This record gives sequence, structure tokens and C-alpha cells, in this order.
Amino acid sequence: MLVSPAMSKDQIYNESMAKIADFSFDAQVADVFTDMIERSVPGYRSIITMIETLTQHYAQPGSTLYDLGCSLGAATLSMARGLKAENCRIIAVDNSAAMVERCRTAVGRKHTCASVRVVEGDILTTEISNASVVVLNFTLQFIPPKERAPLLQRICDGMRPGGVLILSEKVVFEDDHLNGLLFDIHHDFKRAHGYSDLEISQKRSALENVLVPETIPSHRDRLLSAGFTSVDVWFQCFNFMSMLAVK
Ligand code: GEK
Repeated sequence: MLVSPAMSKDQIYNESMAKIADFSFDAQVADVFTDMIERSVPGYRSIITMIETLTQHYAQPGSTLYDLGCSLGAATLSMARGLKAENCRIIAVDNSAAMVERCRTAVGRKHTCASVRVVEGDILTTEISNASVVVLNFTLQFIPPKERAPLLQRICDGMRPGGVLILSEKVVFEDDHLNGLLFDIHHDFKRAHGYSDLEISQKRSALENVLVPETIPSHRDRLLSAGFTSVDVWFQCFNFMSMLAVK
């Protein structure tokens, strides 16, 4: 059982809906977000845990670390735990007021030694500078496709040499058979974590125009074009993966 007593259960799509609105990160979603993402994204917990190790490895003294699309701050807190370099600060950004409010509470409760600032803002206009670690943990997929290359370019330009971008995404595959298979297996994963077929299908409709996944080669090519020099997948579970892009 993944749900801890303090975590509210996601039941947003469990009743039949006449009309399904586009998915948005509102208060209703923020209240159940941890349960929702842990039961929907295979490997999410492992990626969060490893962000601590990756931060320890890549954070440079006197630099800034960014968690872009921080939601409730799971990756932010993992970065804070892994941060051993001196005089660093962490900036966590999200444009959902409901997420930011709850993230500030979560960060405040943890009494981390790291300096963490949680900002309500759009990552498309957030200034990135002097960065050694940047996290986009399942956020880029919600950014309109045409905005993705300029965003990655600004991130790369704002990073120190030797810094790393950790990019986690839901992906699709060029091979139709494999794509269908991994799509079905992901639904099996959700069923195994307690979601009904109705919940799965209504959530899929809500996400249809909001979450736009791409292939791993498209991500790799765009990161290389932005100026990252070493790019590859370090984690994959079904159609969810995480890449490292080192400047
Ligand atoms: C985690 N990283 O738990 N500017 C700022 N925030 C945005 C924008 C934007 N333009 N677009 C979307 N978001 C988190 C999980 S969730 C992924 C990230 C998911 C925010 C949005 O409000 C939401 O909180 C987050 O990106 C995506 O490690 O739900 O699958």
C-alpha cells in the first residue's frame, strides 16, 4: 500500500462525468497529488530518491539549484537532502497557487539546512542563472511543444559547465507494437494500484490536450541542440523515463 495515513486518496475521476474538463493543477488535485502521482507514474519514488544522490554528485559550491514545476516539493526536498556543497540555494517554481501554498508548508515542516525559496511563477519566464542542478521532473510534458526548445535553451544558457539537467518524462515510442504494449502495461500498473477502468479512461481524456509526450530520440536531439554535451537515459520504467543532460 503506497498511501500513508497523512496522504489523501485520489478519487477525482471515480464517478462517471457527463463532460470531462481539461486536467488542471487546482486545489482538488493538489490535495491528493502525492497519492495520484505515486499510483500513476511507475518509478516516481525511485526517481525522487535518486535526485538526492544526483544532487550530491553535481551541486557546485556557490551555485543555484532549480526545481521547475515543483508541485508539492518532493524533488525539492530530495535536492535539499543531497546538497553537500557550500553556499548554494534551491529555487522551486510552480505556477499553481494551490501547489505552491502546500509546497511552502511541506518545505517549512522539514527544517532543511539548505536555503530553499518556493516561488509562484511561470517557468517559461523564470530567470535561470549560475545553475549547477536543474530538475524538470515530469513538467516539460505539460509545456506547449513549441515552447520546449526555447525553455531548454534558456536552462542550458543559465547553467555552469559541468552542471546537470535531470529531465523526467512520460514518453511514446516510434515502434507501434512497443508503444501499444507499454501503454497497456502502464494501464495495468494503474489498475494494480487501485484505479478502475472508468478512472483511467476519464483521466486519460482530461490529459489528452494537456500532457503531450514525445519520443526519447526527440528529447535527446533537442537537449544536444540546446548545448548539453552528454545526454542519456539513466532510468526507465515502461513509458516513463528520466534523462541526464550534462553541460
Ligand atoms: C514532482 N516535479 O513531484 N510554470 C510552472 N509550473 C508549471 C508550468 C509552468 N509553465 N506548467 C506546469 N507546471 C513534481 C511533479 S507535476 C507532474 C510535477 C505531473 C507545474 C504544474 O502546476 C504541476 O505542479 C507540475 O508542473 C507538473 O517531482 O503531475 O505528472
